[in-house]
Amino acid sequence: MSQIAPQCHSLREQVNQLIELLRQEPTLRSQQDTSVVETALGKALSPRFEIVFAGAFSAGKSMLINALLERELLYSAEGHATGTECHIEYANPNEERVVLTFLSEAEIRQQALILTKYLNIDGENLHLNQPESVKLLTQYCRRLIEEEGGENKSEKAKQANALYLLITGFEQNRERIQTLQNATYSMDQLNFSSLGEAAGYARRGANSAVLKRLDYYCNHPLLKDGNVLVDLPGIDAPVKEADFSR
Ligand SMILES: Nc1nc2c(ncn2[C@@H]2O[C@H](COP(=O)(O)OP(=O)(O)OP(=O)(O)O)[C@@H](O)[C@H]2O)c(=O)[nH]1
Ligand SMILES: [Mg+2]
Repeated sequence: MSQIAPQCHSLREQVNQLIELLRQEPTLRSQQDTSVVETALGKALSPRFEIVFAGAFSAGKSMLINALLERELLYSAEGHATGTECHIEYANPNEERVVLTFLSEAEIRQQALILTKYLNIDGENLHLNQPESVKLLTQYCRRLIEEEGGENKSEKAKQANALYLLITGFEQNRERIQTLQNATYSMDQLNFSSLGEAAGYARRGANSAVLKRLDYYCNHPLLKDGNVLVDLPGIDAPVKEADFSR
């Protein structure tokens, strides 16, 4: 964390006192939006600088981040390698960890409907919680991929594979996914003993399909003082939208 000048140690307390006084005075309260001051204070005391790596798939984004951090943290390979947006920020030595955020069931359903529409499948009959319906759909996707000659052979095969991974990922992670909320888990909650183990789980296609975001906390001097590296899937990848709302 960055060093705060000695005269600023009580800044949060002092600003909060002023905001409280402002709130007590009705004529001033309506004129000032204190949330702007609160946000600015947060930035001043604990600045975060997000460095976003965006670009076409296979451009080398993940590999560049690995090179900067001097470790094989992110999955880098030919084809669509990154399936989930990853945020990497500083951790003290021995405090390295990963937090995994899953898509909600509603978001998974929404994506599945888009893919079924593309594949001309009747999405109304898609019941993610009915094993028979899921089995039929996965079989159909596998058949489609086979007919196309492989999962990367055509746009249709890619979409069928994306749907296959999405519903398989939902089935395999059922107990971790919430209906409307984005569930988050620390790596210990999911019984991963290292960053590498959690990263290995997240990179598997079916898991990656139902993950919304990964937050890595790593020990590297480059990440000090609030520098956050953000690795995004290639802009033309068949995956969920990036979420910058947090
Ligand atoms: N020769 C060479 N190969 C590179 C370079 N950067 C990346 N590659 C290779 O290009 C492939 C894709 O690299 P990634 O780091 O996975 O690319 P990305 O931009 O993260 O790709 P997506 O996550 O799929 O969007 C890998 O096989 C890398 O080995 C480079 O500077 N030189
Ligand atoms: Mg990548």
